[in-house]
Amino acid sequence: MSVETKNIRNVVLLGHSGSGKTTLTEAMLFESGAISRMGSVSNGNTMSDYTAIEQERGNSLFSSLMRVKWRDHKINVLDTPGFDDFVGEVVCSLKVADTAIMLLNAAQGVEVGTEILWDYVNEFRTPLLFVVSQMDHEKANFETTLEQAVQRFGTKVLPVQYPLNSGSEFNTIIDALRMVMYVFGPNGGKPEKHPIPDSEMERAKAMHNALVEAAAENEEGLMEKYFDQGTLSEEELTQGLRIALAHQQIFPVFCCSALQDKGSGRIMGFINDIAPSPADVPPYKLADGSTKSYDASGPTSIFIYKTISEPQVGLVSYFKVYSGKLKGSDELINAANDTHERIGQIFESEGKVRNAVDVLQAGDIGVTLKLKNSHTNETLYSKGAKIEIDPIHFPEPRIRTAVVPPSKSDMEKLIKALHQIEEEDPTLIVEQNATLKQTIIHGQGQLHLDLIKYRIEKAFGVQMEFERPRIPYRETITRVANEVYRHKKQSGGAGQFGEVHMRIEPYYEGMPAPDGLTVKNIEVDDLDWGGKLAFYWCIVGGTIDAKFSSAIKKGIMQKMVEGPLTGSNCQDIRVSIYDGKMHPVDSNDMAFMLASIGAFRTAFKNAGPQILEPIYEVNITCSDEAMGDIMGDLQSRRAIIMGMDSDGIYQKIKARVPISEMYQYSSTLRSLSQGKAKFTRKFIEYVPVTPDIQNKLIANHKEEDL
Ligand SMILES: Nc1nc2c(ncn2[C@@H]2O[C@H](COP(=O)(O)OP(=O)(O)O)[C@@H](O)[C@H]2O)c(=O)[nH]1
Ligand SMILES: [Mg+2]
Repeated sequence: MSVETKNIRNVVLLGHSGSGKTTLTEAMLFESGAISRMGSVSNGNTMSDYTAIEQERGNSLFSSLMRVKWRDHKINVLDTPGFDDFVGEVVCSLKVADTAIMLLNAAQGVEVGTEILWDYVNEFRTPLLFVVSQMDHEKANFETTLEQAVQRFGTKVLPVQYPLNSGSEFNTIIDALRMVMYVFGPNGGKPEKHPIPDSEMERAKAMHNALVEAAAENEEGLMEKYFDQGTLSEEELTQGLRIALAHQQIFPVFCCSALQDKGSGRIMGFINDIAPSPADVPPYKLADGSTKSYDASGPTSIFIYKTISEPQVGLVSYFKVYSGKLKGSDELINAANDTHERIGQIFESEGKVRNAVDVLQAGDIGVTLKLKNSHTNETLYSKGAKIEIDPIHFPEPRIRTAVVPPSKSDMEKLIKALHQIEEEDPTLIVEQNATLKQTIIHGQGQLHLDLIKYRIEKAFGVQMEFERPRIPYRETITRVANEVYRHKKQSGGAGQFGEVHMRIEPYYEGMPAPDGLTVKNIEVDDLDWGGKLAFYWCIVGGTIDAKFSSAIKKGIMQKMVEGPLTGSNCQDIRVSIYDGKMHPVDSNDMAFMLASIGAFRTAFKNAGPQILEPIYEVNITCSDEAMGDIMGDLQSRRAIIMGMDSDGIYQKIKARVPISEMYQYSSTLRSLSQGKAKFTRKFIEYVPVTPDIQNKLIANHKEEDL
């Protein structure tokens, strides 16, 4: 169906893993009549967890898109995985959603996952409502959960509902927006409506007034009316709440038991009546920093937020229409690579089922197949009206591992398969590191890497094993050293002769000219791996012909790539060639290159060589109870604690940790905290290792070389 922008709702479900997102999605689909009975996560027959591996594991691993019809509206529901490892799936869904539903497990309250997701919601400024879920759970506690949410997320968190009972008896909800009491039968579904009992009237009225005030506050006209009349009409209230919600001025709170389908219909009703359509949300950002509103009348543009490849189908691209109307067979241009892309058939998605449609209007979300040159995070636009949507900024990788096929001959196949998954999954980075002589993959956590292994083996038929990744150390020097090296070989026919006098010094920006030397030429190169090589040609009187300078530099570069201590990349070194000798017959490029290598190697060892190691900033969010163990563990990893902060009900730790100590940290953290901790990390800088570590690294390298 072609639905107008104002009648579209794009809703993403967020929450810690196990909070009940997939079950609520199922209940919402059931309530809308899209399915005739609810599947369950335990039976592996829900609409959104439809892949084999999700059913096998009983968890969502991918985001899924389900189109729901609700009265005259179309609601696109995006279910997301709760595990932090699949945050990429969350981020791309958040990008295209106009409202988020954050589930708070009534038996758990605000969880670490909630914290992390809240930060993303704020980054996207997505309108958000809370649903306190699993009210039928024996440990369900609405009041505590609500209190934690207010404490953590502020006073804009306003309850719309509260339950009158919980646990196995749960069947009654007071709704302070509609001012009615819902009583559910044992099978849930449509509740009976009752007047609010006198005993609850005071609380319900206070809640109602808080909602009316929040609605009035953001619109001057409404505020005046509210002051004049002391109340608002239903229409004014709806309008005011929609604006307040759209601008994150209010975070309404609902409650439900999705499993028993109690309360899910009301949440759908609220989304239908009050959640903003794409036409109601603040303008979206373009890549050039400007903004634009959803408009179905202009030229067409779509943004691909997710790509997967399906067996027998090939590439499946999920997109949102940002402007105009998209028709199957439209020809668009890809803003990233300027290629033309003919769109084939377009579809709405109901989990694994796709229904063909003729047109999708601005603000709608759909699917198309077999795009040729277009990937996740790219914009396609109609000719003559170039626009580029601000791309999704995916989180930095958090763990790394080396991978190998059990049989060497499969290496090429493995790398090809990895690159194919990398194209679909922007949170996977595949690095073929020549210096480390390893293929290293970077991802979001052990589960993420395990899933990649599973897909490689299942879909590509290549086996893959994990191996400890080597550390990209660097080598540099700390003081000046001079070296004279003569390469000379006389074996029968033509000989080889070259002599190089070399000075090496630690390089830094703006350093003075080399003491006592006459500089003839300077080349400063940025090295691929960071840092610099400065090459100074200081030959006077033609002791070495200038034509040999490039061979000499080549020799140095060879040792810069494979450093003299451990074979690691070298950085920040100034080399001055200040004298030498030539032979009229035997001098050639090869001889000077070898002389240069010899001089550099020895000079390096005399110049206070220093191994540097990469340091990362690690940010951990964890529960109070896990704090002690996590700190203790960090200490054993040579971490330096930079700060500790209590943010609401969770603790935050900031530390500097050498990457060599971070191997398999995601699994360690999970077990130290029983899953109640999350972390992010980012590269900060290279710092010198201590002498004992340096000696150990050099000894290890010698051993490997033998
Ligand atoms: N008692 C109860 N259990 C629920 C409810 N919703 C979900 N669950 C259970 O909680 C577990 C996780 O649910 P799921 O929907 O997969 O959570 P998700 O990870 O957020 O998608 C499953 O075993 C569900 O059966 C609920 O409303 N009540
Ligand atoms: Mg799920």
